[in-house]
Amino acid sequence: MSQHTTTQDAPGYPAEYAERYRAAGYWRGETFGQMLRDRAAAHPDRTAIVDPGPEPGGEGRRAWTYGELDARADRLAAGFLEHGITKGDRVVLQLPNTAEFFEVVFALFRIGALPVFALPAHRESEIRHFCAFTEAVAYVIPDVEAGFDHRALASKIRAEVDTLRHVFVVGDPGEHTALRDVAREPVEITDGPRPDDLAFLQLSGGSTGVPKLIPRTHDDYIYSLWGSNELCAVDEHSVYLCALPAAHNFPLSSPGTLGALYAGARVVLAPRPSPDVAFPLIEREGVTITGLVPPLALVWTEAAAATPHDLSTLDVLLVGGAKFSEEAARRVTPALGCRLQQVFGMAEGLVNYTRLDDPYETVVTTQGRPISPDDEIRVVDDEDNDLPAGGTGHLLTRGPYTIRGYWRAPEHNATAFTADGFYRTGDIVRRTETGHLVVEGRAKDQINRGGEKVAAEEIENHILAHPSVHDAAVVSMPDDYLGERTCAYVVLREGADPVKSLAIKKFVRERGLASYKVPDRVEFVEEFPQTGIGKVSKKDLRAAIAARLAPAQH
Ligand code: OOB
Repeated sequence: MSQHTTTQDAPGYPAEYAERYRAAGYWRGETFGQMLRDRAAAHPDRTAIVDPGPEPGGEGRRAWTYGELDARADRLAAGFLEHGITKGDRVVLQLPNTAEFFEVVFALFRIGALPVFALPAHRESEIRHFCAFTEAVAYVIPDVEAGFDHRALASKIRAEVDTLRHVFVVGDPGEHTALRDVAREPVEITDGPRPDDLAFLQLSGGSTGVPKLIPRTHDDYIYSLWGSNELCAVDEHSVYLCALPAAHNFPLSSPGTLGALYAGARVVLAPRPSPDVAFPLIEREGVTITGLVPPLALVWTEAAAATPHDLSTLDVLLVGGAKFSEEAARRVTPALGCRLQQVFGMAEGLVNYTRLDDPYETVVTTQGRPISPDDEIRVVDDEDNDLPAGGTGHLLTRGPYTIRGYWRAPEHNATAFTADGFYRTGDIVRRTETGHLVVEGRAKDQINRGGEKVAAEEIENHILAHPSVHDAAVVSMPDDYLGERTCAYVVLREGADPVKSLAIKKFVRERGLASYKVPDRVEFVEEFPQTGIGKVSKKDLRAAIAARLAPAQH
């Protein structure tokens, strides 16, 4: 049944490729449910997950062994089945970095229901879309997180989305169902997912009006995990600190929490990524490896100089999600006493790492090379012609863990992929003689706000809903800390009452958007600069705002 759904909802891997990836040993024929079962059988008493609680160092530290996580996933799977959740169903998951995240995810994996990985920052607009578009049957939330009551939002969405039958709450359920009341005696699941079935839907950073959903299979994702483990030296002795939001592809799989669990290692969850929380955790839990976006890596390198905490167990720091400048990269090892590994990945698949034995210059000046010998890389010009070696152009890729199409998006797929299945990443890269990629820019209409992706069109649509707005164009502006921030250029309607930039920001926020998507700056103009063929020239707008922000030159 799910096979059928899979092929109908998203283009899968063509049979000849699937055979090749299996024959090469990349796809091992494993599922996540079985993977956890195997680890729990091999070392039931080893610690899998450490959740220090919302205030690390205080009460409330929980440590679940592999045996316990496995048993919990079984019981919760039985409870989900009793609630009518079955194979192929979608469940929107919006949990912070807590142990329950893994309990829920593995319970769903066992059934073959698909988690849809929302981020904690998402709000009404995004959540409504995920629930409605995926026809989700359930939504899993914390009660109150970072001052936001997710239960009230869930009530609203549930009233609007017919398919949404259940809201499961970690903590005080209010009018919904407490997750802790769902577990049942384990039942045998006879028609669980196959290795080539979909495991979950990840979110794309995107450049379109609404985020696209990324269908990943057990086979393909598990390959990206063990492939990453080999390159990042993750083994059963590793302790991975999940500092970024657990649902994001980077901390989930590069090598991330799931990679660590695959290796039989230990996962430590940080409620927040700031040094005041993470450094004591590193010391107390003996963390060996973690992943950060560039702005956080900078904060950590600065904070390390004055910290009383012993960070000597930290062996590898992965930095990715946005371009890490060479200058910043050079600070990591002296400041933190650990090795740096750059990672340039995407939820659609392809992940590149600098290797731990690469020359230092390569580590600080490139974004790495692909995990797999069968990751096909093309660097092309605007007409899809392959560029000569060393040329800078569009990165296209195809391979054993890169999707062949988004979920239920045939029209978008027609342009986001080439006819022969290469994914158009929207990144502008150069390939060095050693096959390492250097990210030189971006062709997609997206702002990379320190690793958090903002699709210009999505924000423009929200601004355009304002009654006084005639037109809007959202572009990036340079920022010392985040690398980029968002600037919204706005043309007001003729005769409209004057509007202040704060009012535009407030308007966007009140439409229920993740706060990182609210424009950092709003500029009002009479008209937009145009390109030769009469389109808005975002290039000129970017240059204009960059010039305005640049310190006065003498
Ligand atoms: C990761 O995944 P996404 O899906 O949030 O974003 C992917 C995009 C890439 O296409 C690229 O534009 C940008 O993020 N990006 C980088 C980068 N890493 C990602 N740009 C420059 N330098 C880098 N090192 O961001 C992601 C997924 C898995 C591992 C790491 C990051």
